[in-house]
Amino acid sequence: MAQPAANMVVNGDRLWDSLMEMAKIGPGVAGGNNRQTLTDADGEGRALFQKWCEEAGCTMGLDQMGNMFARREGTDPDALPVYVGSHLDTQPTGGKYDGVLGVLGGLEIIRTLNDLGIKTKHPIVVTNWTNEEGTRYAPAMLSSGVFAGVHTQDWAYAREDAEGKKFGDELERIGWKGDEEVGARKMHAFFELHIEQGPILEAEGVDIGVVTHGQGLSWTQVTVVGKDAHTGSTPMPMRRNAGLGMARILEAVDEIALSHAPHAVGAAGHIDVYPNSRNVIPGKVVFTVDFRSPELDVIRDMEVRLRAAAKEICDTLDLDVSFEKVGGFDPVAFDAGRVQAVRGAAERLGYSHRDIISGAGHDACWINQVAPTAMVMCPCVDGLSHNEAEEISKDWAKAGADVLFHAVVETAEIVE
Ligand code: HGY
Ligand code: MN
Ligand code: MN
Repeated sequence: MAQPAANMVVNGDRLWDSLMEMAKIGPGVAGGNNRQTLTDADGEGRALFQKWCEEAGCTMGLDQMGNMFARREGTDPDALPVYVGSHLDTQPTGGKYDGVLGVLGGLEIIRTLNDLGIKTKHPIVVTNWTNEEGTRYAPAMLSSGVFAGVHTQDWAYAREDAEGKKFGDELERIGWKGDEEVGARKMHAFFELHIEQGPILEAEGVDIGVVTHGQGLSWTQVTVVGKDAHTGSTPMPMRRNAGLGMARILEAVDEIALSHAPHAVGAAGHIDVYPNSRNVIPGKVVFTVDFRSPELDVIRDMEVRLRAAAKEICDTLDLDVSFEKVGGFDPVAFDAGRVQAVRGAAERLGYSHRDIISGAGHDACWINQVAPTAMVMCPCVDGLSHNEAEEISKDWAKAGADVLFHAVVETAEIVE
């Protein structure tokens, strides 16, 4: 296939300006973003993205999970489109680039093709996947999961946030529930540009991560039940302290993950304590243990050991414990052909690059089940993400978008 010439590059200033413009929507309290899925801020971000896409000559499709599809026509209307995108929703203390770089990097491809007057055989579709983060509505990558047939739409619609608001109702409320059947679209390929969210690329001084694999993820929600009681007048031997049980279980989580060093990781980011009063011994604690590893058997081992350790700890402390698997996916190997398109693009453009395994989950991990998929990564400062201080350089953003541009356009086939 004809490859784009090395001098075909994106407009880094325009991409950066769009990132900064989008970052004004759903601002955090420390310079990042709090644009959680299906909030009014999410709706505003969607509207801005749609406006920009239409200004770039795209037509916008919307499916029943609120997934957005901005289409630039190809010369062959019957050719399956090349999809490229990520997510606009953020963590509550999120950064300006997690997900957003991938969506606006896709839009920059359209804008650059328009500037250069280039036509492609295959249409190109820029995508915003609803609720990638899974913070307000577990699990992560919910809508790309429905698109890939991993979750049913009814199950997704019934997911509730901490206030009991259902996903389906909130999607309707913000006015972004489309008519399209989810997953009906067929793809020639899918590409996602994302910040690394880890320290490797920056530490090695490498511009581009060629993502060959994504590590697997397991979310187990643990409920520990004891008995609410007075923190002052209840003798220690009489206590059934669910908070103590959780603390010992989280120690065990750390030990289990470290036993599979250096790749496995484990922690709990979500913790609800009841009644969460300063002078009441917690009668119930609900928390989600997040285990990850590139190896499936390691993930399974950590899940089994978590349950055994938690049961033993809770027996000792006269507590009840129960478990619910609330999210997860197996380690992913991306499409070798599309991964090579990414690697070749970096080489053609003269960017330093290295193969890398994604530590974070991405929509690409599910879309890989229904289309040839690959990812491009750029460094981020100190490897920090899911923190309002998340930062990248304009050069890193441009390098990632240049490689994405070349990989997508090569796959979409330039029409001379
Ligand atoms: O959890 C993840 O890895 C992603 O950031 N949603
Ligand atoms: Mn992300
Ligand atoms: Mn994220």
